[in-house]
Amino acid sequence: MIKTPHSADLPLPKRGASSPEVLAAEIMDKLTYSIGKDAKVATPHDWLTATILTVRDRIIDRWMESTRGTYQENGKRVYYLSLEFLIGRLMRDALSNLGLMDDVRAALDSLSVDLDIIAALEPDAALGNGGLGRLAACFMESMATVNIPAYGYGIRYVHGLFRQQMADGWQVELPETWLAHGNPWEFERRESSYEVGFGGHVDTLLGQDEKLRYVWKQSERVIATAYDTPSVGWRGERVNTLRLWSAQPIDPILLDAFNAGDHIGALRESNKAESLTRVLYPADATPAGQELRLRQEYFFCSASLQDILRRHLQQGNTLAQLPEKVAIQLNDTHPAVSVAELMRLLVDVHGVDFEEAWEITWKTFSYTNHTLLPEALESWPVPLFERLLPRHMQLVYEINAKILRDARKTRIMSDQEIRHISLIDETGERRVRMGNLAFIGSHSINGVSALHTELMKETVFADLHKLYPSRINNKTNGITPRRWLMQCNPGLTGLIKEAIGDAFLDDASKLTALDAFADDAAFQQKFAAVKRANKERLASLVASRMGIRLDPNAMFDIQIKRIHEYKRQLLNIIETVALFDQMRSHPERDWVPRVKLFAGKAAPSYHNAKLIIKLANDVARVINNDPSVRGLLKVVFVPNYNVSLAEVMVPAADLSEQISTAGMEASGTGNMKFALNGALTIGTLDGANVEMRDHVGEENIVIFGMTAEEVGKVRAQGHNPRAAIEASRELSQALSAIATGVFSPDDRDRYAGLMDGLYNHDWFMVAADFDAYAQAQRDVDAIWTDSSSWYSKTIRNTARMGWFSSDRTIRQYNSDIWRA
Ligand code: B1N
Repeated sequence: MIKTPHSADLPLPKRGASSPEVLAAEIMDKLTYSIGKDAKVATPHDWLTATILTVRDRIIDRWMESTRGTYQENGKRVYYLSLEFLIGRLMRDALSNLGLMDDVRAALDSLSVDLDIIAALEPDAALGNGGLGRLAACFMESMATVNIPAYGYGIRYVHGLFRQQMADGWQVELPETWLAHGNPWEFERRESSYEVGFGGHVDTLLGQDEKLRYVWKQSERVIATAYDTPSVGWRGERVNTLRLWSAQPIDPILLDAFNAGDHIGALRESNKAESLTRVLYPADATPAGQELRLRQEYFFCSASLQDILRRHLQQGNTLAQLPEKVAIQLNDTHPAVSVAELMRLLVDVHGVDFEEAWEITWKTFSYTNHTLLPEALESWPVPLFERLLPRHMQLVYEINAKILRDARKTRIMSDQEIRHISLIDETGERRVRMGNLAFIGSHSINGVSALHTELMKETVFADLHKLYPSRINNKTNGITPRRWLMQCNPGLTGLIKEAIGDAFLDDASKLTALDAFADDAAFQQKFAAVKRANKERLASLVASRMGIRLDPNAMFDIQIKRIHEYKRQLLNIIETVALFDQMRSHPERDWVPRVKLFAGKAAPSYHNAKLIIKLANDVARVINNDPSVRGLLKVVFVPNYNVSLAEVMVPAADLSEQISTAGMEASGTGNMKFALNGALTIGTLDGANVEMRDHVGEENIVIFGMTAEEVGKVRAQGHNPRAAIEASRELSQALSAIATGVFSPDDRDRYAGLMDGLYNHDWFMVAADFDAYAQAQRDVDAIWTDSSSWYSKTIRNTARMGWFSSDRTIRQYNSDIWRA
């Protein structure tokens, strides 16, 4: 037998103190011995890899310390299960959090390598669609920062979110290949592999104890292999693990088939397994209701739960202790099948009684809801669920029977209410309701902003809330100030330090000290100079990528986010068209020069969203080529929005567009990034905008439009958008220009259908809110014209946004839900 020393017996090795000289030597060492290149022939990519490997060594030192510490304490661990982690580039994050930025820059300088040039080569890990995935990434960083022993669990997609190209103004999707040059951040863990099965049937066995045992005979199996990426907290205090699963076949090649000449058939199993983790579903706030998606969901949940239970038992804990030692947070319903999977593992594999297993299960899980959009609530057809996961289907029925029985016993629930809380939707084709499964299987259910949480109680979960009145709670989203202030905006960070010292680096709420400088003319000038430099940086990006010149003296008015009708990019575009008309009709007025910037991806199958992108580009072409508004108005749709582009656009914004139909944006997080970086917000009372107004003060944000309550009322009454349109001259002129092909002379009817939707139902209240929005934009112009008022407000935004740090959010999750 080979003797393996106990893990805690050996002292950890450690890299020495960092200095530019030491780091330069290590980078050379990595280039030579890990990459096998002579500096003479090294490509910029080789230098990037060598630099990452050097930084990585220092992360590993702390990673091992954190892991050993967690093991020794055997305290409670937090597991964040998410189908998306939109982490973006990692090198700057690591350098900045470890305090190595200046030394590594100097080290590279001494080797004649430019840090900024190689940093820009790092691929943007786009393992997510939008806000939900980016929130998971901010949470990983904050959990490490506030020293919570946490693991993220997800999927290692080979292809992240598609690359967006424009072809004649239309979105075209191209595959994204973030792993093409390898990934120096990840560690493959062959030893952490689990089997995950699908299909087949369930057998019943009578055990020696006379109890029935259920044995799931799976018809397909794949291997889940772990890939670990370290997640570094601020000042490197703690390093946690992001564990992503990759699917591998059990038999990489069917040799018999191959030898019999069936070379393609020999690889069929292998292809099928690998296709499981090949691509991220590009749907955001819409369900990706295909079988492969349910397979992805189950695959990563099963592997994660097996891993969690293995670690729990290896520490000498009992299964009854699970809720005491383990908190599992479900990021939306995508991992909700975990509830049934944990029940299966407890009951079938570990022989726990159903009742006890259920107690363990709901005390272990908690669930975050991220959307109320009815079309986004996941549900699976019963026949599909049963075919893929026959044992889980049985467990879902058994859980359902128990819950409905208990609900009836309370005598407070009507028959209709009972039907609503059922795990099975019986209206039409029978479906398994994943939201109800996640709710019933959790002790805490949270929304992501105060308004959203209240609406959850009144709408989707009204009946479950009646039955379990203490389970729903709010955790308003946050963003990590490391990435979304310090890294993306070093100019502003430096200026704040100069003014108030550096306490805000460790505690974002200390930014409030900046309030004292809001009316200081000298400070305002410096603040304006930083903004200007950031605008110049964006202008040069736009010039080099698109060949369009932007004037940094103009107001940069930015709307960047997924393209969705409820987010109302259309409202912004229509108002732009109306403004264009006004500028041409009244050249004598003092117009505020504006650059309207848009960016964002549309789900490939979302027809109207793609049409809105085309409209933005059509409008841009006409406006940008009209000499009568030259220097006054420019419209740009920047292609391929991703985290790295956001890091350049957010600090450059003067005005942040957060204009969703009230009641529809669960929270928003882009809204927070802009305000923190000194933009004024124009927005509706939706999602976290409501709380932003409370924090920054209503005089420092421009709010317009209907409230969620009003939207609800108008929808219930049925509103008449045609009348609203006809009552507004500006709106009706803008709409008829678009509808009759002024912006699409090559295809005059292109937007007729889109405009018809506004006239006939206007579900998103574009027409209903138009006048209020246009007026709010003129109010913004008035503030801009008084530049000291503008900077006074925007400085106050930066000063008062500290509360929206994801450190605050994570502390609330921990004190109210996880208790780690
Ligand atoms: O989650 C964000 C919120 O800030 C946004 O308001 C919200 O729209 C977003 C299905 C979703 N909700 N639902 C999704 C994503 C992918 C998918 O397949 C739904 N994303 C949100 C963070 O709380």
